[in-house]
Amino acid sequence: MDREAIIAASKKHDIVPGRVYKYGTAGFRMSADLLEGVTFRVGLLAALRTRKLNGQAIGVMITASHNPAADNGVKIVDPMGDMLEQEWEAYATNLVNAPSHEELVDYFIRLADTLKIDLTSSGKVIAGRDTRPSGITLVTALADSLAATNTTYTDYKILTTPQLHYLTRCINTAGTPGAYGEVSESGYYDKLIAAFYRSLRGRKVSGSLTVDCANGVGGPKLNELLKRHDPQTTGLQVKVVNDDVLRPEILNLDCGADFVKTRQRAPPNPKPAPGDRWCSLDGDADRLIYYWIDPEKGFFMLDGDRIATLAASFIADLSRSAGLNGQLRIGVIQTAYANGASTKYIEQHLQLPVVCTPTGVKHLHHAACSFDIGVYFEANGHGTVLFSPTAVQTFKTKEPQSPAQKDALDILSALADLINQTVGDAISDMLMVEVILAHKAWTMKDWASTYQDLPNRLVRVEVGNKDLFQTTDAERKLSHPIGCQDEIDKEVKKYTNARSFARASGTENACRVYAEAATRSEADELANKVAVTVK
Ligand code: 16G
Ligand code: ZN
Repeated sequence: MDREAIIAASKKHDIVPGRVYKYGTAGFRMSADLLEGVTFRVGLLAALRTRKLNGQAIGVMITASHNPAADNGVKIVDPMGDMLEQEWEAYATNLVNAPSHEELVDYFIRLADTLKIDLTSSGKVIAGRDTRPSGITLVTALADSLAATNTTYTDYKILTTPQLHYLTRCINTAGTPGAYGEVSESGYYDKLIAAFYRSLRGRKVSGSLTVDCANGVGGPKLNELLKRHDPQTTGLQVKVVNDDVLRPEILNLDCGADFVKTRQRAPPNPKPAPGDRWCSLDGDADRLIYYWIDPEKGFFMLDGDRIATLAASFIADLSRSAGLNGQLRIGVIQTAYANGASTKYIEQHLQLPVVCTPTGVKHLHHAACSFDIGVYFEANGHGTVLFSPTAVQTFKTKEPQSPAQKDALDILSALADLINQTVGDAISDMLMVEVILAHKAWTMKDWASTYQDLPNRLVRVEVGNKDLFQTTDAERKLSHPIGCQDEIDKEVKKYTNARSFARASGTENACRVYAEAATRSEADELANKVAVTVK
């Protein structure tokens, strides 16, 4: 590798000095103006990562998801479509913060040496970006860094985040028994639509679904998918709204999954009518929130917890019907933000184990891998269902003892194709929800009445130094500052069915306080008291 070539390329894409950059839960994410040099350096890390993994393709996704339009971000996808291995996050941080071009290359070479990476071997990187215009400059920086390191590079241009994860896995499994799918965007649509038809097994979806696409990449991509879908066959009528990607400034503006979840209301425009079934995607289409307007009670949200309970109950029923009782371990993974009522429903009503992990998809994904079928969702709507190779094999090879068993096995097998196995995927999850509602013949009201959420409140607290707040027990308790947790416990004890925790945000310079209790006013009061304790 040519040291001078890397330095020359780096000079074209310098970082903005005087800042500390950190590879966080969503990679590097900040104002797009600050990201050109960061993206160049992420390219260098990807060049090392692919070589460390014997030339397997590494993905680079450029997106800031639900953040405002002026932001952007960059993150690395590992060969099977999962998040970058944790140990490498620190290498990314070190590379990006190198104080000069020379020190950057020194660190790059030293890292290759320490990790025993042969820089003369070949490497491969693929990239995708959301609809933010700033993505174009960032992709150029990435391309230059891959050229300077002689790394083969394919730019898949505009994609949803889950599509980039899908493609990465497809490339690395092509021609093997675990081949994930055709290596193309249309391969993704064809796989989903075929699996959607198979999962329904002749049942029909009833009523129409309006999809708010946050004016992001999910809009055009969902429209592409729908070109291959016949509403006559499945019964599913989709209305796509907020799919304007020509005015970048309206991305995530008063719409999208994050808006709906945090504001606990429907987008103001267009306005859902009573009885309507709606869902919202976020800016890169990896989060999904459902809602409907109950003609009597108004807006009702079905968030990640509801999607998890729906999926877990359906899949557990299917595996019983398939005669797989006790053969496959099914579990649900949540974070501390999951509503206590959902956890209770899963453990007591569905009789399934629940594992709680720290916030961030990589933690949930990892925990889900320890089950044969691991259902993981964050309350914010990011999640998926992972099927182990044993589970998939069982669905295919088990001899059905009755037509009902065959039905269940075929549906399970189709679901494993329908549900994105690499990462939470709003479009795939949406089709899954539609399949389940069709099989259960459930209306939104049926789904909404499975359990009653505990009233809850989330408060953002500005603190001097958020790093002082350290947690244990999957973020449910503060270990530092010393004594802070005792104070929180004291407050919690004063309320019925209450729970509260505080943690440092991984994406913003602030702390977050969550509280839930038996009544709305108690939840609010508790959240405010804990916020005062933390401040
Ligand atoms: C990131 C995470 C998301 C998490 C959120 C929490 C990924 C891909 N994304 O967006 O899962 O819910 O951070 O943000 O892992 P916070 O730490 O600011 O509360
Ligand atoms: Zn997202």
